[in-house]
Amino acid sequence: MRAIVAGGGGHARSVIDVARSLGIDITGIVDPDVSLTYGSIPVVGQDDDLPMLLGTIAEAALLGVGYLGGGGGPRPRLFNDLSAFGYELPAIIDASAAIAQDATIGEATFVGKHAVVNAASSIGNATIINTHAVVEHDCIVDSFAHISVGAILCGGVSVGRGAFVGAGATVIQRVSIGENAIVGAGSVVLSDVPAGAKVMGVFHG
Ligand code: JB2
Repeated sequence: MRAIVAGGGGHARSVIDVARSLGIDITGIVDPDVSLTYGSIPVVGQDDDLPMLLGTIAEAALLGVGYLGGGGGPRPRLFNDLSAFGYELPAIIDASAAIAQDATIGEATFVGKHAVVNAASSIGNATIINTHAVVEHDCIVDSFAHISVGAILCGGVSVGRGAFVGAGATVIQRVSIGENAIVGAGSVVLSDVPAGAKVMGVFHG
């Protein structure tokens, strides 16, 4: 499968590494920064060029943009556009990740090295379950959410669309994180976080 990557910064390096390990041929990067260089992978244009690139150099597209603020940054727009143009949007899951047999993972989602998605959990489209993150049993992680490096969601947690859980944060069982909420790195979340809220440290409502 030939794939183009949208966004050529730090997160793209992680995505490209896993994609290549899965045998995906990375044929180009699109990025608003046209002066970008990316080793042996050519920067072939900007987002406006994506319709023209489909079928020419790639059939699939990967989301290389990681965290650029709450609400999923440009990821929702990119996902919707790429889908409308007709690109395949495979989930990119590292071979070292542990995914339960009955877990479900949506399109264009990235699951990094040594991440865990445990039994009966459901992960939406274009989410990031980053390196060493743990999503325990019966969790729901909605589309465009981002579970950062080493964060832990205990059993039965729900994370709303576009929400961000920072590196190393721990969310105890059955807590709900609202849409577009931000949980700071290293936080301990003991009670529900409202939609759009930003919490850090020990949060108990
Ligand atoms: O709308 C866009 C767009 N907006 C920014 N379309 C496309 N195609 N690309 C876009 N970009 C590009 O994404 C920027 O021009 C830049 O090249 C790249 C973002 O790179 P950066 O390294 O700043 O962030 P990142 O999102 O790759 O990585 C962040 O998130 C990761 C999850 C960092 O915080 C990493 O440390 C973190 N691991």
